[in-house]
Amino acid sequence: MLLRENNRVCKILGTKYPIIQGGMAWVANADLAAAVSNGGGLGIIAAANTPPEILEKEIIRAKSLIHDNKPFGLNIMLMSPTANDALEVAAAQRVPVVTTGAGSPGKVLERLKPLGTVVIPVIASVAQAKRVERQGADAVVAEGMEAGGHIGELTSMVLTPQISQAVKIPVICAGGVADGRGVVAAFALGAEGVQVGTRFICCDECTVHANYKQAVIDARDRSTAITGQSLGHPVRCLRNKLTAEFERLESENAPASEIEALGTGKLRAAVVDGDTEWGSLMSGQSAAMINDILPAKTIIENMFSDAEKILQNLGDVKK
Ligand code: TUI
Repeated sequence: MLLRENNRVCKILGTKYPIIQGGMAWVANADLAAAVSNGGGLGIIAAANTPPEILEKEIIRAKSLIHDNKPFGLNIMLMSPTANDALEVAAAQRVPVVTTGAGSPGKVLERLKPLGTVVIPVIASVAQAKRVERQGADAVVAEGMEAGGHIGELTSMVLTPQISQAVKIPVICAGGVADGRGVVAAFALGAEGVQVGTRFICCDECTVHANYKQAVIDARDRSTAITGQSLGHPVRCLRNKLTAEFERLESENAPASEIEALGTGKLRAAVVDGDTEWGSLMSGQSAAMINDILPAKTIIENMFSDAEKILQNLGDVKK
């Protein structure tokens, strides 16, 4: 209970546990969001590049799957050409919480704060955290480069304490958090909540192809690679033929258009077709610590009960 007592993230979100699910493109649909929200966390639907009429249906489907009016959220990927459409869908559907990623969320805050939407930007530097606090963000997700997908430069270990010191709004730590140990570490660094992505790929309710889940389970400590650095948007994925080909093109200084083209359609290939050789298996470094597929609710409950046990043991050591 220690971790949940007077917790500002639980209060802001209206959740039992201070945990948000990552807004994983192609992965974070209504099924996953509902499982996490029903399990006591904040489930998130990823807008990614989804056309607005399909996104609207997915939000309505999530509402029907989530019990007792529990809260859920929408992640808007700001680099997407459909980001503005997603913003309007969030407003029209009165989505309770919106997280943003991969850009500056000024417009999202301007549009949604007057409606009472809780807006939580995902950021990767102290300057970004300070800026979004000034712009009216309710909390920030400090995302370290251990995370999967599009990442910044800094690790969670150094980013979280610096952001916690720099802003007054609650900080939610992301990147490398997959179990109770990560929760305790995040709180020790000044966070009041965690955002978890990769661990939820391996939950029963996640609808990604079984091959993708197995690739996460099989991953070891050095199984991820960062590609796209030369394009200015580094992306962390599990190593496979696709990442090797990215590395070859980038080392040969191939034209950006050729490197960009290699990535097209590859996340879908991994998630929908289960192509583990040429698909983009976006994943955080925590994949190495994930060994089973469990219900989302069990994942959340284990995470926080293990965290409480660790805290108790640390207290015993002190005495
Ligand atoms: O956005 C993410 N992770 C993502 S987005 C994504 S989809 C994608 N697919 C292919 C290529 C690129 C992306 C997969 N994973 N995480 C949140 C995050 N946001 N990490 C880093 C940032 C970030 C970066 C720059 C936030 C703000 C920012 O600049 C804001 C500014 O100051 O303009």
